Amino acid sequence: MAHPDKAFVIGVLREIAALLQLQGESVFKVRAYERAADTLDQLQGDLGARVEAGTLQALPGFGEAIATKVTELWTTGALGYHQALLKAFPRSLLAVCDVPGVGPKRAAALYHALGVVDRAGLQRACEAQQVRALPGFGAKSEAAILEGLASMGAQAARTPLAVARPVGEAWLARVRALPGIVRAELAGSARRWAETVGDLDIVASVSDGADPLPAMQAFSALPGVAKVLGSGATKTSVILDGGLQLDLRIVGETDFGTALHHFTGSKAHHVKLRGIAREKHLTLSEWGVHRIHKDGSAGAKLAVPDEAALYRALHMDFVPPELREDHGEIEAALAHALPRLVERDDLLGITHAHTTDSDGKDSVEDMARAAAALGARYLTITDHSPTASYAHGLTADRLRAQWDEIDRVNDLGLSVRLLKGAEVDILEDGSLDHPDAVLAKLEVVIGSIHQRHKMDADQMTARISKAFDNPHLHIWGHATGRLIGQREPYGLHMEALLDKAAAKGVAVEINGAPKRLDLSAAHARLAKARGVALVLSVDAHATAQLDNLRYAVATARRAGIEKRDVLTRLPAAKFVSHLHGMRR
Ligand code: DGT
Ligand code: CA
Ligand code: CA
Ligand code: ZN
Repeated sequence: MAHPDKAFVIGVLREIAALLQLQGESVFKVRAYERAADTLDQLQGDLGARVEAGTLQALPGFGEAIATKVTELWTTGALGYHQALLKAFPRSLLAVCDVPGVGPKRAAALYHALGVVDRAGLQRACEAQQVRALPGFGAKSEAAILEGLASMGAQAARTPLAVARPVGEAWLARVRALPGIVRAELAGSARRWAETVGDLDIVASVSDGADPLPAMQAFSALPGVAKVLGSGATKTSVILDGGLQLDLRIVGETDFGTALHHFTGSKAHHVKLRGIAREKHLTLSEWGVHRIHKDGSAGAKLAVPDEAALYRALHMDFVPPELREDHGEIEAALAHALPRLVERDDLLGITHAHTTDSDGKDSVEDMARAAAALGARYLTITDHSPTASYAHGLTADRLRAQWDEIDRVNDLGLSVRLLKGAEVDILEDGSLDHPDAVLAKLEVVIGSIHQRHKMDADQMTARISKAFDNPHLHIWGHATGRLIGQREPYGLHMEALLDKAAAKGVAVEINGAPKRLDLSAAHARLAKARGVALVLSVDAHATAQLDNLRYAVATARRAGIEKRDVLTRLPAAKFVSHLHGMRR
């Protein structure tokens, strides 16, 4: 069992304090947890030793109740009391508490009165002037909250793709089941796999001439719709339980292709596309593609059964939704030079998996079986290295024991082969957290930064660059360390490091953990331009997270990455020999 580190314990104590405030508990109770967190913050020496010696109660602010809770958290990695509190409120509400002008009391009021569960919902409620009407709020506090949201940056009111996309997919299935619906697809930023989503969009069709109203009404009445913002013949906008907005458009079958294209966006892609259409005496709109008369009025409507036909009418190749951002894809489509984007089925292997040996939730064998079920031919087991003590990083001895287990699982006759690897910490001085003699025995070595990231960009670049000099390093892991909506990327000189990765034959991962997406699509483009080899990895800490591959693939596609750019297209033996053989 992995023991949590001190920072994690402190984080849980502070979260409990905030959750108690949301519940309206007394300040004394709240303070007790805050004080205990402060004490641990200043504690010199090993928390674990203190827990094991049973001397927590000697610390200032530690009564029996808190000492018991910290002991439970330390020994089991979780705290029942904390989890019970989290059941009462969604965790995203804690981020609402942090908005200047809000705080826990008001967050609780917004939650109960308006169903606000996250910053995006708060933003919408303010913009709809619903907040000013609440007791204890007014137009002034509404304006102050909007200002507070703005001060937290543009990302604050957007929902990470990993949260929004599954919600969108679930609602897509419900929309397809509505009366009279012929086809339906996700549209908007969720269909483009953008990193964050403002709202969800779904475009659906009914038979030509059929009335979309019954479907619209059935949609608004579905359980899970918290509030109907607006409803018309062809468009309904609702707020879902959980706070996301969903816009549903329903058109006749004939218009489905052009409507889907229109509402997929992006706006930038469309603006440029409309310019191209005009040169060809056509207009584009959500209502279809029309010829333009000499006097400028719209003429005959072209038959455009699907998106491919729309691009054909403009003499362009079909542009996949992931590329529709006006990042050069329009010029490429006109020149018939679009990349042939990598697809999930192109990949034989999955990289970057953790197990219960470090901080994963599932065993080596369970991870293997799950990877086999996903159709992977190989999976790299890359648990943490010793310095990552919070994650129960493996010593060389424990790593050797893991190899025996991997051998055993590889002899079970599963359709997947496990590769022996490690996610080794790049230490502060740029050295790697296993001796070379150990690294030399591994098939796959990922080097990542997990600690000491508050360095300036020059130092960080030098640190990582030094790690690239170690010939046993194969893959640079989650390059910038960002956590979307939570932690900014480290300062580093990305282009210089990608130059060096290309020169030294270090591959770079596109980490598909939804909070990371690291490399980002923008960075992956820079990597491709330099011929850096890529792997699409999952950073899975549980079997279900092996499916993070879909986010890695989407990020790669947004960057124009092709099959040949990705090393995990290769069979296992070739993958390993290539990783080793390209090091310089
Ligand atoms: P989001 O929701 O902020 O993550 O981003 P989108 O791209 O989903 O934007 P959204 O939901 O406002 O609209 C969906 C698509 O509909 C958008 O990508 C393009 C199209 N669209 C919506 N409003 C307009 C508009 O005023 N002009 C143009 N050209 N397209 C629009
Ligand atoms: Ca949208
Ligand atoms: Ca929308
Ligand atoms: Zn990592």
